Amino acid sequence: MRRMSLMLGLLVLLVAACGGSQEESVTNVSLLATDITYDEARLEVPANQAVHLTLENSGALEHDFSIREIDVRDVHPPEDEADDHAMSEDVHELDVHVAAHPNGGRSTVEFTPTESGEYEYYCTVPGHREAGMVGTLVVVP
Ligand SMILES: [Cu+2]
Repeated sequence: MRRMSLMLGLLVLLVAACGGSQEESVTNVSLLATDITYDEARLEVPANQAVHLTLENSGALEHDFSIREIDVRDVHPPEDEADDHAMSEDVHELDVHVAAHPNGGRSTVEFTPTESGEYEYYCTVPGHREAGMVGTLVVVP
C-alpha cells in the first residue's frame, strides 16, 4: 500500500513536470529595424514551439515584420498594432505581421510555426523590401 502511494506520487510529479515544461517552451526572438535594414538577415526558430518575436524600430520611418505565407497556429498580433500604418499590402493576406512605430517603437507578435522550412520575412512599407528589408526565417524540425 505504501509502495503504491509512492508510485502514485511519482506519477503526479512526472505529469506536473511535463505540463510545466510544455508551457515554458517559448522562443524569444528580437529583431531591430533601422532605416532601411534589419539587424538580422536570418532568424532560426524551432517548429511547434511558441515564438515571441519582438520588433524594435530605431529608425525614423515606420517598419514592420511580415511573412506572407507560413504554416502557423496561435497567432496573437499585438493589441496596439496599427493596421493603418503605411504598408503596401493587405494585412489579412499576411500570415504574420507586426509593425513598430519609428524612434524606439516596439511590438511583439506571437506565433507557432508548424512546418519546418525557410520563409521570407520583409517590410511592407512601400520600397523597403526592394531596398533590402528582407530576411529568412528558418524553422528547424
Ligand atoms: Cu520598413
